[in-house]
Amino acid sequence: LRYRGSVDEGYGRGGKKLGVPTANLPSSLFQNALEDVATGVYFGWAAIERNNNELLQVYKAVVNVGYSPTFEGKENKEKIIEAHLILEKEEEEEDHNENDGGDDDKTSNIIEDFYGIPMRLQLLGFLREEKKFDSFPELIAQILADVDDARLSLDCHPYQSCRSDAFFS
Ligand code: RBF
Ligand code: MG
Repeated sequence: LRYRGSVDEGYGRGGKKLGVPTANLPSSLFQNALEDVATGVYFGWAAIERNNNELLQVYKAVVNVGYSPTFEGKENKEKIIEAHLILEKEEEEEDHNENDGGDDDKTSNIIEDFYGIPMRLQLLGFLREEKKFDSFPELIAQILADVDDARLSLDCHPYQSCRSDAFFS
C-alpha cells in the first residue's frame, strides 16, 4: 500500500506522552482508502520530501493504522495512519549531538520539522492488531518491540529491496 500526504500535527501525544513520535498523514485525505485497511501495526519504508529535487532519504518505518484505543475517551475520531520513523544508530547519535537541550525522545526534532511537508509511505507487512492496553507502560513496551520487529523485517528479502522502489525516486 502506498500513501502520500503532508504531515499534520496529529494529536501531539506520540512524542510527549509516549516518547515515540509519529508523523501523521491527514485522515481527511484517506478515509475511503483506509476503510478496507485493517487496523493494526505495519512495517514499511517512508520518505520525507524536504530536499527539492534531491534524492529522497528513505527511513524504516513502523506504522499504526487505527484509533489509539488505549487513550480511552481521547481516541482518534477517525481511523488515522501514523508512522514512527526508525533511525539507524548513527543517525540517532547525530540527532543527539544537534540536540543539546536534552530532549528525551530521539526523533522528536525531525518529526516537528516535517509538519506540512509531504511524506511518502509504503506499507509492506502486517505485524499485529491494534489493541487497548491496560496501561501506557504496556503500550510503550509493545511499541518498542514493534520497532525491533520492523527493523529486522526490513533487513530481510524481499522487503529490503523495496527501499529502492520507484515510488521513492
Ligand atoms: N495505540 C493503541 O492504543 N494501541 C496500540 O496497539 C497501538 N500500537 C501502536 C504501534 C505503533 C508502532 C505506533 C507508532 C503507535 C501505536 N499506537 C497504538 C498509537 C499511539 O497511541 C499513538 O501513536 C500516540 O497516541 C500518538 O498519537
Ligand atoms: Mg503523530
